Amino acid sequence: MAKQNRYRFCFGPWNLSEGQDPYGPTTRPAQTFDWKLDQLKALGFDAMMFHDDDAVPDIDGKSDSQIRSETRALKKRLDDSGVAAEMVAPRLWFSPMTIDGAYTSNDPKARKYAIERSLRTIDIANYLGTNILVLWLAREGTYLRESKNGRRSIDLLVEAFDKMLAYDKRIRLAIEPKPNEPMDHAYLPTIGHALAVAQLTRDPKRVGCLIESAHAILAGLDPADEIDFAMAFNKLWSLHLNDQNGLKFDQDKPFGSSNLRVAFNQLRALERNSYGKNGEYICFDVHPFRPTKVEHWMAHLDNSRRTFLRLLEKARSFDEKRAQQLVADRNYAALDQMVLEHLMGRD
Ligand code: GLO
Ligand code: MG
Repeated sequence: MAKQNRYRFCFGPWNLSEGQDPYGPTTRPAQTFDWKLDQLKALGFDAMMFHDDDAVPDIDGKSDSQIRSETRALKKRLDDSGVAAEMVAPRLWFSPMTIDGAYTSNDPKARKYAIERSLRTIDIANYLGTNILVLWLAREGTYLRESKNGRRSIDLLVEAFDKMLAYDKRIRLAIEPKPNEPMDHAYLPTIGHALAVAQLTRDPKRVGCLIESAHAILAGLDPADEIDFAMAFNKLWSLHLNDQNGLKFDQDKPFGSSNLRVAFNQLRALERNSYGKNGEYICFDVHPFRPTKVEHWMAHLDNSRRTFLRLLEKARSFDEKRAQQLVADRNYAALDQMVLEHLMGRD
């Protein structure tokens, strides 16, 4: 029998969010990074994801040597806790410099800032012992299409990626596509776009992707198909599992919360492609519901992992032979019911 995957789990400090939304303030008090690290350990997760300024707060005001010493101190704290750093991502969407975009801004000073900050983020990744740089291209798109030139934007993205690839020969770029929010339309909305643009860079082998379930759903796609597609290229280097109820604002719900069958199919895709065999993690990019009380603050992460593990059992115990017989007989009604009953626990 083929060796079964053992999955490893992670989340980021921002996943212990405080409940603010565009219409109201926080509903839970801010916590320190140490508190978050303790919670991660107590839950038995294996790694943490980082934005550059999660690792080095107020990074823009700091020198290279300050960044080095703060990151080294953080690395020691992580090592002492037995927690790995899964990736680092430049948080390019907060700064006053990137109001009109980062790598694709119309302002050359903003573009320069975005690239320099990304190179510093690569330094942080090296200090923390990861070679994955996640690029969620939050503001690389438009509110109105006439404000930017789409062809030029693709050229600018490739130019920025090339600078990162040239800066460090080991770094790998994992592009996290999302079709909209905060922008009306993003330039790299799907995994197909991310992997196509990878081919235009100076080193396509080091440009891959990260799939977030909710982002695929927002693009009207099935996250399981996105997983199969990326893994056909061996380019799925990280994963943000969560859920999303239809085409509306980004919800970051617990994994499986709205679309259990879609989640089950993501497990099947991960299993058939042996996701994790090169050390990749399962990350939950989920947020607590706004009304969540402080004492239930970690539940969305614990629950996402519980659902993942239950669905893993379901994926492994699915009667593939019977399913294949139904496929051969083109009896999709029976196949459909078989899946539902399997998920409901009738067999
Ligand atoms: C937002 C994204 C965001 C990124 C994170 C890592 O929609 O999913 O949470 O994953 O900032 O770059
Ligand atoms: Mg994400």
